[in-house]
Amino acid sequence: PAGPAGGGATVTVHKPQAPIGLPVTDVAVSRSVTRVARAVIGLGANLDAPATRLADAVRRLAALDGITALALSPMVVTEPVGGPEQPAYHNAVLIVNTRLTPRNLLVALRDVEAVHARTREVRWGPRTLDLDLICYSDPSCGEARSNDPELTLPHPRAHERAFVLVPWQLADPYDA
Ligand code: PH2
Ligand code: MG
Ligand code: MG
Repeated sequence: PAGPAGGGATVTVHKPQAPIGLPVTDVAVSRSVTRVARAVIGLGANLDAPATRLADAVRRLAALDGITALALSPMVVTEPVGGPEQPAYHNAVLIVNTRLTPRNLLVALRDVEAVHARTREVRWGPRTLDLDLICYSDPSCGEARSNDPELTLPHPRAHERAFVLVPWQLADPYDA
């Protein structure tokens, strides 16, 4: 049967002979089940009003169909790690529930980066907005693991980056 947008299934049970004492031709009960995954998104920016950009990115992501924001860290100002000499970063972590697949979530992150005219000339160079999928898990499959260079899960460097771990911890110390 057709399910809710973004995945899942809807099951309808028809009971045309239900003894409800009224002249009905059918009685039905429907239930929808949707698989909701949990994802952790790292946000970073260090060009042209970075704090405003992070706030805008959070607002855009939370407004998307298939994404529900659960917790947002405070914004932290951090020294750049790697790359050329560049301005300090603003970083934050957003924890969401999502019906999007990791791939579709990545597309959504790229779309929001594009709104902020994100370019990729220099690896670890300065940027208007960086949205990284840190990890993704769903109740039945557990923690998503992928070696795809475009979408490595969990994020290969997050565990050694204070600019991810500190805001993540501040977002939700019980969940993180
Ligand atoms: N992102 C990088 C490289 N270095 N340093 C800080 N402080 N914050 C970042 O978000 C960051 C970085 C590559 O994505
Ligand atoms: Mg990054
Ligand atoms: Mg990135």
